[in-house]
Amino acid sequence: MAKTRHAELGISDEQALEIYETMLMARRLDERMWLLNRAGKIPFVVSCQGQEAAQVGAAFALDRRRDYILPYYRDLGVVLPFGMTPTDIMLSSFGKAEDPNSGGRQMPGHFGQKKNRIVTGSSPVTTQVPHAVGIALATQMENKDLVTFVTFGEGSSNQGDFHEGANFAGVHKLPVIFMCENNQYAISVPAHKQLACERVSDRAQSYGMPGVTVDGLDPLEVYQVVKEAADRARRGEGPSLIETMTHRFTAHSSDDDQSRYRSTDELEKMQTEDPIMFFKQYLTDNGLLDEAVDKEINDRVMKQVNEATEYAENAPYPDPNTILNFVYAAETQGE
Ligand SMILES: Cc1ncc(C[n+]2csc(CCOP(=O)(O)OP(=O)(O)O)c2C)c(N)n1
Ligand SMILES: [Mg+2]
Repeated sequence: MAKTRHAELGISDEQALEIYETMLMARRLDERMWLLNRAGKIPFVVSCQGQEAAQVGAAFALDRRRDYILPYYRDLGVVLPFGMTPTDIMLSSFGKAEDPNSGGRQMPGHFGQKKNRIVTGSSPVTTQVPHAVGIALATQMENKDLVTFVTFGEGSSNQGDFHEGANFAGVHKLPVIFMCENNQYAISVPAHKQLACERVSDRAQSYGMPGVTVDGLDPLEVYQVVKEAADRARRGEGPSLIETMTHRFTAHSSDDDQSRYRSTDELEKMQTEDPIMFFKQYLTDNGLLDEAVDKEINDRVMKQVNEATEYAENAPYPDPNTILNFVYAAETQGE
């Protein structure tokens, strides 16, 4: 019998199901956040929905015990496999003291968790790219066997930070992977009004690195190219640029209404191209998933989403007396 696609990539049946469960966890957490936002319980949501395959496929191709990641605000599907828990995510959404990202200070989506090598980002888009390149330079100088992985949207790939970072990484052959999650919009601006070249990956050539565009609705395709890029980086052959073609199922954020700038036809067609439905079909066709197993996975995910919501909702807010922590140096410092 011919090998399945995941087996050809060295992914076991259990891992394939784990990829599916992680994609589902990202989706269900995200959906819960929208409900909480609409109920007036959390202030803001910026979604991963439609991009889960690209995110989870990429994360599984990295060394999750060693590599550094610099995710952008939609990357729920990257940070979950790197060890951030559903409870961590909910604590951040509710702005509670125990939020590992910032102790309830940052906007949701600004992921950062030292113990899991998730490097915090700033709100100006693409600032994470030069940070990633700097980390890759440090690991090269220190001869460390680890790869740095950074993501950004296609709109963000027009910022100077992307070009400076990619050029420096190309010149110095740094072990860094640039992954663009091209969801075809930067808030309300469609891709054709953002880029003069056809693909974001076309830009790789200018910076002396391979560039590929892949189907970001298929976690296995993304896994394959990120794995190749990671192997390349570990061999000392330098950076890679990967563009994953995805969908943004929701509006830009909970403060946006995409029906103002996308047609009903476009939105309806997009709903038929759901990465989770596609991967579920793949697993079913290959005998890994049936209704009973799918229900078991869904139930497990929903139990965790419910528990995380309840815990975070009941957790304490930061003490107002700590409001200036991490803003100014402590008085004793520098004395
Ligand atoms: C330097 C900078 N300019 C503008 C903004 C406002 N802004 C936030 S997200 C965004 C769109 C980014 O689009 P893209 O990179 O395609 O990512 P997506 O949200 O589509 O995933 C903009 C313009 C910002 N945060 N930083
Ligand atoms: Mg975009």
